Amino acid sequence: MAEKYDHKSIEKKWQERWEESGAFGADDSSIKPKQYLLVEFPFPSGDGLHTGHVRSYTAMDIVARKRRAQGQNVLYPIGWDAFGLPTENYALKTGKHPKAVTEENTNNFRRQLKSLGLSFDWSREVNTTDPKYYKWTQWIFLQLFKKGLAYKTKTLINWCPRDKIGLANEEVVDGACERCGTLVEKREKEQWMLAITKYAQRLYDDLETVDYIEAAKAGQRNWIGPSEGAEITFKISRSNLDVKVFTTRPDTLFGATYMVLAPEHPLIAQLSIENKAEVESYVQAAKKKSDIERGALDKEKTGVELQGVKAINPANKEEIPLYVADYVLGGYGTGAIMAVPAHDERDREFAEKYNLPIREIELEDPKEITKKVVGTWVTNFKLRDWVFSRQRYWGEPIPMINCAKCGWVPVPEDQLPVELPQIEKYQPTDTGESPLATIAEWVNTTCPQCKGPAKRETDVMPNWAGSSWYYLRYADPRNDTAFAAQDKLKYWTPVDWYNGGMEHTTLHLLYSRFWHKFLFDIGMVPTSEPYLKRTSHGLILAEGGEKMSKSKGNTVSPDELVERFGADTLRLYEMFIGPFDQPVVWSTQSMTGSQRFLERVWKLEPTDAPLSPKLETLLNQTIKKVGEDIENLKMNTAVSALMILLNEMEAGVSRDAYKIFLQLLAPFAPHMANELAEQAELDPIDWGTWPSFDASKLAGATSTVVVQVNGKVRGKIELAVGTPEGEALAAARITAGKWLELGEKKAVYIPGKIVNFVVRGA
Ligand code: ANZ
Ligand code: ZN
Repeated sequence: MAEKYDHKSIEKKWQERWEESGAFGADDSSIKPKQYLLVEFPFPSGDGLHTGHVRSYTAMDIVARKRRAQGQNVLYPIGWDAFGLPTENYALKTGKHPKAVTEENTNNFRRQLKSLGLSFDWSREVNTTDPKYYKWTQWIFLQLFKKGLAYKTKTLINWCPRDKIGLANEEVVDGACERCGTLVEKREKEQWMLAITKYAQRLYDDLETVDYIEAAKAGQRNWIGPSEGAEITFKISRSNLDVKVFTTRPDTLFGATYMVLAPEHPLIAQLSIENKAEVESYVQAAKKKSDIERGALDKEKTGVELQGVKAINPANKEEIPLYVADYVLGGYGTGAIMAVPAHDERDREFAEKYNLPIREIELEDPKEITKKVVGTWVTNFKLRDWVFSRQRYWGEPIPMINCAKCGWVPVPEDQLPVELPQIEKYQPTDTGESPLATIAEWVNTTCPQCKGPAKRETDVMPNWAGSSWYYLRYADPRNDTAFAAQDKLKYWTPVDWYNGGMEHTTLHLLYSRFWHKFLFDIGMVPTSEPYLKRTSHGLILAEGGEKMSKSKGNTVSPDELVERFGADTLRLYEMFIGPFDQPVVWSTQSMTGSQRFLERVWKLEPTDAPLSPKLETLLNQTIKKVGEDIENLKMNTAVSALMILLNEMEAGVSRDAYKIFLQLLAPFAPHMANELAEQAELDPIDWGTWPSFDASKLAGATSTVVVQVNGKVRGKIELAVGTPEGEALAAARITAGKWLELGEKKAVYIPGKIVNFVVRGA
């Protein structure tokens, strides 16, 4: 055995071997049970891989390696989510073409991922900017269009004045652009929309059928936001017009003392309003504000009365005034409310400011009152349709043609992909038009229907398009007659386990569920949900506890760490750093702990000594614990279990036990484990069997734990080694019995030795 562990040469050796043998290629027709494991494919930014990628990808790599060792046919793919603004902005800054930038960045990412020894099936790499890929993104768009789920409409959109781009609601955080933090304005634009709201109920209900971490389910439920209420019609006095309101409190109808229309409400244009100019200028001002700003509870309410107009409360036939006020949103419910200042906080504030009556009332029976005034029960959703066009260059062209005679005509499917033309100038424009609009020879085309002159759509898709279906492409990545063959989809999908960031809960995760359900409805995928299980990793914070960011200069580079410590140490450290689902603070200094552990493993030598009963028990316990911990992503405690086992084994270890240790270590530190197995002339371990434990040998190791109350010994209990604190305390409480009657204040547990309770008053 080489004296010192040389991570550079050994890691290189194994990575080359895996690469040459295509070791991690998934088999499309194996009789082994399939297992589809997925991580979010990275956006290949110029900054390269960050520690967060390493955390997520390593954890799922561990699961993948364990599953292979258990005899499963594992698909663990990777690719590039490569369209999007950062590349375009970087290209603009440097004068390079986005395509060239993307290629450079993906090459760098690929090299970095390979240097970590991640067991991806590299033969299935996909890239959303590859025309062979986005042909199918465009194809799916056309299917949505044909089913009426893609439509173009003039709408008020969130506009980022800095990025010069329209944003989806999901991309606006606290009224500001998610990317650059600039305050978002409202602009009226013709936009392609996807009718995700048609799927709101199913997206909500079907969360019951999947195994997602609770926070992801809750996040989606909130975002979809169903709200049950009544729609009630109010007549406008001395006219044949009326206006419908949405209310969750029809029982307060008698207390409705005025009405409010959203500034966007179409009725405003139809009414004979005496102060039209005043109303008009209020409406214009409101258009500039974001919904979040308008809806904020702590914001002072403003509005203008529509003079000369009254509405009639259908419950008591009373004439009540009408206002336009921007705290009522055009895009929610019916865009109009009945205001009940006695019961609604915002209405009360408004009523106090404008001296409107606040009437205390007896509540009605909501069922009854809705019936009486001929209202209907409806469910409204907070979810909005998805703004699907972007006025930029680096995205999938929307495959639509506008003809003066025929209107919007889809590009015939046999003409896909509509390729993004190579252009020199792709600066965004202030007019809000895509840079593609400036290329006459691309824009001007013939109408597929009437063959007359027509123009191409020049907007491109948002960067959420390609990621909405990429996991399907991995099943059959080189197919050019379908996005994936049905038999391959049947074999591989749904994804068994998907790990990714919490920040994608209401974006990518929701969008892809929507596309998947649509594809299911048109018979193109075999299941109605894409992912059976979803987990999330916590953030890695910089050494000071702040968020890592390039601008703060507090990021760490995986390249340097791999160079200095090796991939196995980095992998192990990121797993050991803390509970997988929690935020953790980085410490390069602490990496030496993982490094030392691996150095000790390197020096461990098997002997012919028989297994001691104590070691045998610990070995069985560790097999059980590491296996279970991996399944629960409790990677940190799995690593500690390996550390405890190593301590015992350093006193002497048989070849069989040594082999098991390497098998357990292999998913975490695959290079070293494989190297040691080879040197010890053991079977290769990645594709061997995962060790199983002997249940009868688990309980053997117990220790006697003394139970004390206020420092006095009150009994003893026998506990299995490794009993969790909660269980140990529960057992000790039974033994301490009446001595705890005065009230337990505190409990201290020293594992394997003592439980001491502190009680009151003694
Ligand atoms: C009368 C009332 C009395 C209301 C009361 C509430 C409390 P959620 O739960 O969010 O669905 N509303 C309806 N449409 C609105 C819009 N476009 N913009 C702003 N507010 C709107 O809230 C529904 C309630 O929010 C509705 O019920 C309506 O006010 C208001 F004591 O009607 B309510
Ligand atoms: Zn035409």
